[in-house]
Amino acid sequence: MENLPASATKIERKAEKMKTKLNKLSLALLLAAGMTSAHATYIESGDASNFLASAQLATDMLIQGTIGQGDEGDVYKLVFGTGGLLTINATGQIDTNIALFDAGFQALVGNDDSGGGLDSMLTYAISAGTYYIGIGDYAMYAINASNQAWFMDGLAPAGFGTVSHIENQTSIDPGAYTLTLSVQPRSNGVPEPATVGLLGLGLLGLGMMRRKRV
Ligand SMILES: [Ca+2]
Ligand SMILES: [Ca+2]
Ligand SMILES: [Ca+2]
Repeated sequence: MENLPASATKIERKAEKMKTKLNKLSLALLLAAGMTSAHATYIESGDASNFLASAQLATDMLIQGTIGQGDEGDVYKLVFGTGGLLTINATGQIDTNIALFDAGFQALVGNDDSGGGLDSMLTYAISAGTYYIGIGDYAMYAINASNQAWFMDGLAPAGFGTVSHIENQTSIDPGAYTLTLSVQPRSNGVPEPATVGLLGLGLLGLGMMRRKRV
């Protein structure tokens, strides 16, 4: 190596720099992959409000919470980066009853029981942006501005209007619950989920590299 001309040393140094960059990048990718597979969970902070306007912002696709004594329901605000087919699965010790609302507080769809049990499941095509998810112990109702009640099951009636809150109109049996969300990009010309994931990881890796270098 000591016989190499000065220019070669420069190239070597450049190569060394690039290797370091690549190492940093692969470390960033590994970290990103690790974070993704760790399934970060959002845990209900205290008792989430049952009013949409004061919903708790959930920052992960897995949400864990509790319906306590006299808990009329919990509403979470979600901000989705991409649109697609949203699936919400609700499981837990309670007789889960869920509903989805849009950014303008319009009721979209709900579900009480799915698959022969007491757990809830619903799917709905969403765009990127803000949505609200309400959950409680059966029987859950969404209440609109005119104080009309919609039982959170099936498609919401057209023209139901702005929902202020959700509430339980029978008896509340307390218990823990888990909400599992996923968004499947639509397949007509849209990249496969794996591709989107890898691209996302790459961008995240670059973002992390950039931050590291500052
Ligand atoms: Ca709660
Ligand atoms: Ca609550
Ligand atoms: Ca149920």
